[in-house]
Amino acid sequence: MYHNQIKGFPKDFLWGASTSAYQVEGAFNEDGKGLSVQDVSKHPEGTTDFKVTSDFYHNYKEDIKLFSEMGFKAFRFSIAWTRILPNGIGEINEKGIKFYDNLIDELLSYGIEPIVTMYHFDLPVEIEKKGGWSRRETIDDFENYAKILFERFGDKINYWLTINEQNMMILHGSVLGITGDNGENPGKKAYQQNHHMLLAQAKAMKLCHNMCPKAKIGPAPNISCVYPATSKPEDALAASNFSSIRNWLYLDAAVFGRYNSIAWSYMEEKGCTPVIEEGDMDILKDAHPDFIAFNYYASATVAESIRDKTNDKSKVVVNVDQQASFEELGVVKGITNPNLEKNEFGWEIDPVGFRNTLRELNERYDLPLIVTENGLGAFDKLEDGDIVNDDYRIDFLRKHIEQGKLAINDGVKFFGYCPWSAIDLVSTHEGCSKRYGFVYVNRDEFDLKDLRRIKKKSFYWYKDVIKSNGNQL
Ligand code: BGP
Repeated sequence: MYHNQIKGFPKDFLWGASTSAYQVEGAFNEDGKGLSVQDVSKHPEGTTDFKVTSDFYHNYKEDIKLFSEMGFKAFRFSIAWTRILPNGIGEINEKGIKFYDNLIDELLSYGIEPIVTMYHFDLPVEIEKKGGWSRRETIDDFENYAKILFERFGDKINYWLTINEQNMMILHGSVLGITGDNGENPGKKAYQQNHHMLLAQAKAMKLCHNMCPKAKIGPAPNISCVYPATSKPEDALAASNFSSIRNWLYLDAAVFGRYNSIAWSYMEEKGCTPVIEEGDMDILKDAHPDFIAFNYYASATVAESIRDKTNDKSKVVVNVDQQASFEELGVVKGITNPNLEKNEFGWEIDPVGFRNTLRELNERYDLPLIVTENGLGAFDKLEDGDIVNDDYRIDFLRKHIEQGKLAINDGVKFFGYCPWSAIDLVSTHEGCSKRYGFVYVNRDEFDLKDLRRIKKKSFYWYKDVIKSNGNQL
């Protein structure tokens, strides 16, 4: 829809950027921190591990100073469960508490709003050993951890995010080194884990409202609008299947406290509905997010997948690939969208899809929306004189912000934008040469060099964007 007059971003719009603990902090075994599943996960050959990363743990003051120079109004980061509770439960590690206390105070001293993710892919190893999210007790362990966070940081935090990309953990579990399992019916295990995470999230949201009445809390899934490959009705059905399985299953449970009916019938068909105990649905119904945070990287395009008697052996696909190379017989088939360009890693680029996604979320849930990840991974080049000309990143972000602005005209209650990532960090599974930050960290895959911080061209650009409240793009 064309708009004659652009309303622009609200005055108090939360401009900022994001990171996650295990991808940026390093210091994986310092000051009493326990191991998380990320600290011990296997990494593809030729990519680095998460032991030092960008060493934010020791450099947070310098880094936050840079964030303030860019004019950040908000900074979205995650707390490592294993810094607070090295074994996931039990004794509190006061040094871990101190680190996040200092970090939060540092942000507040610059007037930067801390937006805290409680759990970003880094389940404590000690909990994983006992069965991780497959066991019901992990729900209580998470609630106990949440209670500590609200007790210790509740007076300073206005925005909490429960679980980062729960949907990606379920759909990409093995890639992320978390919930994946290539057993006979991987879907059965994954959707049981999903049910437990949904309950843990609901309990945390309720607890937050009881313990920190002024704070706001919401889920943080990865959401993409889904296009049918053609106007063929069967393709449209496939798009609806995929939207439900990828997006709405998670948000319908978080917002409405019920299972999405299409996703449920899919799980029934695959024999992987979760065991729901008495009272579970009441717990889901009783929790209400104040907003939805979501990560957006690309849209998805899908076509009909035909299942007939000759290819009847269909399994649940728990490794759905954002880059289109997946098929689940009789449900959906990923298609490359011929209208979109791709980045160096094969991820499609779709700024208009960003507006579509914002609109769809608004229509469906009618809640305020904040974007907690969006960005371009690239092989940046450090040139002589400490220069990084990342015009491609500026182009990517500009186009997305433009579309976000139009979504505000469309009526979307869009209140914050925190792209990925504030500073270079280690990618989930593609090493540290895949960079996203506004600030370059001088290190290679295996050579830590001097970890020097260097402002990229996008740093200066984003500073102007924030200063002009999104008017100067
Ligand atoms: C999201 C994760 C982030 C981040 C980002 C980029 O799914 O929440 O942790 O890593 O994707 O992905 P990648 O690092 O694979 O390029």
